[in-house]
Amino acid sequence: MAHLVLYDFPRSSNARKVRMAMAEKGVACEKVTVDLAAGAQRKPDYLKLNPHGKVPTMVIDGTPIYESTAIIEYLEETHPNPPLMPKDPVARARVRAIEEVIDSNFMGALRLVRINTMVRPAAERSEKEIEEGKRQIAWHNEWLDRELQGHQFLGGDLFSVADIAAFCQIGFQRALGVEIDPKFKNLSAWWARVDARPCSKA
Ligand SMILES: N[C@@H](CCC(=O)N[C@@H](CS)C(=O)NCC(=O)O)C(=O)O
Repeated sequence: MAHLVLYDFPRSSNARKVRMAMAEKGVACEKVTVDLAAGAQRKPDYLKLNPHGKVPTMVIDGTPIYESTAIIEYLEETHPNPPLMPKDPVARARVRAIEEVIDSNFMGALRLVRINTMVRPAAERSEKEIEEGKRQIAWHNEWLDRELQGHQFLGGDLFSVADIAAFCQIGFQRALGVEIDPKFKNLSAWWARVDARPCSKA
């Protein structure tokens, strides 16, 4: 059994993806907190593990691996049960596509709102960018609502990495004060369904 050390931060939605996948699969690891609020991700010792200065990083038997998606793929290969990827190649491709859109486009919209409400000094904040970020968030919520039509989960009937990615980033959306519009009935029901899983507390 490999020795796993997760470099983590409780409020990080990307680290949460890895924590949820581990909880779902019942995989234990050592954890080290990287205090993002204090800038610990930019310390030379951490940059040796992850030159991008981000969490999560998983050190596997001494080898650091970064990017939440790559870490979860490693977990899927080494701990295949319960599976977080469907078996059918087309269904797998669909799950990967949803995770990719969530982690790139949707995250971009969330970051636009975050930098203009929390990060930039007040004088440099842009209401226009906040509005654009919120427009893109609403668009992606509507897209996910459509993807869920007639399905329990984003990958169909199997709880998958697409659900984990969407749940963690919609959690980030809600932490920014942007709730799921109740008119998105499929998405609201899905949120409650995933929230009821023990792994959501990871
Ligand atoms: N694509 C990366 C994104 C990692 C990422 O952006 N992590 C954020 C926290 S959610 C971070 O470490 N930010 C610290 C910084 O940028 O200084 C992944 O999926 O692991």
